[in-house]
Amino acid sequence: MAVIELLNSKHKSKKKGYFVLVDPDKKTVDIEKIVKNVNRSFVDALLVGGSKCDKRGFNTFIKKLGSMTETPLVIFPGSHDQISRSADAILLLSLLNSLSLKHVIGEHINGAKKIVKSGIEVIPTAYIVMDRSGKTSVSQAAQIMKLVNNRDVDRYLYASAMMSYKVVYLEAGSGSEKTIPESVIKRAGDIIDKPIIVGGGIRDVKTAKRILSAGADYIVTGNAIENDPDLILDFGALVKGF
Ligand code: 1GP
Repeated sequence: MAVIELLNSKHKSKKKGYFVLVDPDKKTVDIEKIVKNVNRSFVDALLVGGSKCDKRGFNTFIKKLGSMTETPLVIFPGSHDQISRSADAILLLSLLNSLSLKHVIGEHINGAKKIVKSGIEVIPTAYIVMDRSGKTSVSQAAQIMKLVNNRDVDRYLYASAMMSYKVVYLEAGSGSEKTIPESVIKRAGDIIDKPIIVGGGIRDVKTAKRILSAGADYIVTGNAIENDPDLILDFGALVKGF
């Protein structure tokens, strides 16, 4: 099944989903344990991406993951170097509230030919970053325009609903102290009839439950499961029983 079909089917049937994010740059993380728990839990896909990883290192990492799991591997690209034909799909992220053209369209142009030649499934993704601290790496690298109030956010949500993106990813930033506010997730659910992915700062099941109850179709966890891979089992059980 194409990854977008999976995303759409859960969205339409109001089921919840779970993505585990792994970063090839983080060499001290216990990747074997993470993948072992992914295989035992209810994880819809492994998102793979990081801010620095080069072409060769990325491809090697994806191949290694592919040898360890049947779970779909979806590229969450940190740059146009992070493309591999061994992945199942790529979230082609357009960072809508960035002042840096590179993050809205530039990386896409640089990677386009390679993506087409790779034959992997492409999922155009409206990527909206709401990092209220402004301290996470995405905020600092991508010149984020701060979304201060609901009226600001609404403009981006309506644009995401209208344009040809297949999914919408509401991002608080990796390791963020605060998650995306529930009020924003609710607004997104009212305005957009597409799968909504929410990530950044989700550290425990209680928070994940609030985010899913507010209307997220999918949650993403990265830092939390790097620190404690057993949390994958808890997040998976939450999503399965929702
Ligand atoms: C980052 O949304 C993801 O892009 C996950 O964030 O590492 O804080 O879970 P965390």
